[in-house]
Amino acid sequence: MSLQPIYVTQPSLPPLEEYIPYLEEIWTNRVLTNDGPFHKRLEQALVEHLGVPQVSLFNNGTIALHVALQALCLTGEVITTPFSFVATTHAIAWSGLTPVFVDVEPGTLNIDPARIEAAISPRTTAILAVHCYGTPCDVDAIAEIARRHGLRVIYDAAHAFGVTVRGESILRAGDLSVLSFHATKVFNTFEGGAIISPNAEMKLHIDQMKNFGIVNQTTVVATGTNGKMNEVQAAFGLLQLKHLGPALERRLAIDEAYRRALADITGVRCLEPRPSQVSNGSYFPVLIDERHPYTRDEVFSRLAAAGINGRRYFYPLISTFPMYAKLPTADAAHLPVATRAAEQVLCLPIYADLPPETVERVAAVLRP
Ligand code: T4K
Repeated sequence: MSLQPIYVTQPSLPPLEEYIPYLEEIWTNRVLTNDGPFHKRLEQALVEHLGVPQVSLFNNGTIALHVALQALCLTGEVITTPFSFVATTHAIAWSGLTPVFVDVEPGTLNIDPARIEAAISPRTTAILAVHCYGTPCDVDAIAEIARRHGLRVIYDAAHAFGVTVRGESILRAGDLSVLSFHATKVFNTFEGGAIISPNAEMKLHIDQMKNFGIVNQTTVVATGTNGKMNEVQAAFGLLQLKHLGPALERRLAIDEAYRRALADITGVRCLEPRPSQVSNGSYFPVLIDERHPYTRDEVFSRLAAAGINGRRYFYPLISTFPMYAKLPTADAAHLPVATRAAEQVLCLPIYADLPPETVERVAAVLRP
């Protein structure tokens, strides 16, 4: 019997018939985009669901990152992590800014606050940190550094939908946080994203920026772009949100099952959440070190041979890509922790509809 291939992630989709009333309403309204009724409803629903002050929806997380960087009028250099999806650094470069790479902490694989100050120059204006795999950055330490040096802080929170620490949304940290609602994310609108901002004034500015900088029919105040989420995306997001609770529970059950199944395997390390963190089960990364009889790439291939498609997120490091490799801070010797993590990391399949027996199939391949 041939088994269905297993992917690193799969979107959870509500039953097809539940989409129909949403589409009927759009057909009746004939409002397809530009801050329509579903767009307004989803923004309000997310404010409540996430416990954040303001939400601005976007057509994807990448454009939301671009707008976040531009909304804060940054110049010069932006300190960031090389251990992320390439969109993080691309957003800095697309804004005409220079990325400055800082190494990550071994525990969380997030930017290491202890190394940030050494990277600050007179040209530095901001820190763009990533809550990698949904594990929160050390936001207190980063806030303190930013305060001392007058820097802005943006969090790429693409993986951190719904994550809280001590009962508070991690999306409230920093000046702005950016979410992705891509199909591969915990909460998806097929493609989509959002910026979380602290007040109505900043939200208004961001909303203008994502709508060409338009204020009204005769007034344009900023060099904006088209970052608008359309009504189908927003309606599908509202439907997703209704089903999110059980989907999250199933993800977290898989997370727990992996931890139990992998606990006794020498050379395989699971990343730990922060104390008082409520996770979202968005990814399940493991690090495979020298004590394991197989290299990470051998484990990756053995899993693939068993029909299980893990992913080496985030290998290669962003700093090794040709457009960044010549930057002074891209040298591997400057980024030893990230370089080692990129060689060891493997993200295992995790999603709401993952057949539960997959966990044991994966563990069997990892168990020497
Ligand atoms: N910042 C960070 C830290 C990010 O991780 C991302 C995106 C962004 C910013 C940018 O946000 P967006 O602009 O994307 O909103 C995927 C996603 O395309 C990307 O959104 C995501 N991060 C990144 C980590 O992963 P790929 O190239 O690995 O995706 P792909 O197509 O290989 O999909 C992975 C697996 O998911 C497939 O093997 C099967 C499954 N899948 C995928 C899609 C698209 C499905 O089952 N259905 C689907 O529709 O980049």
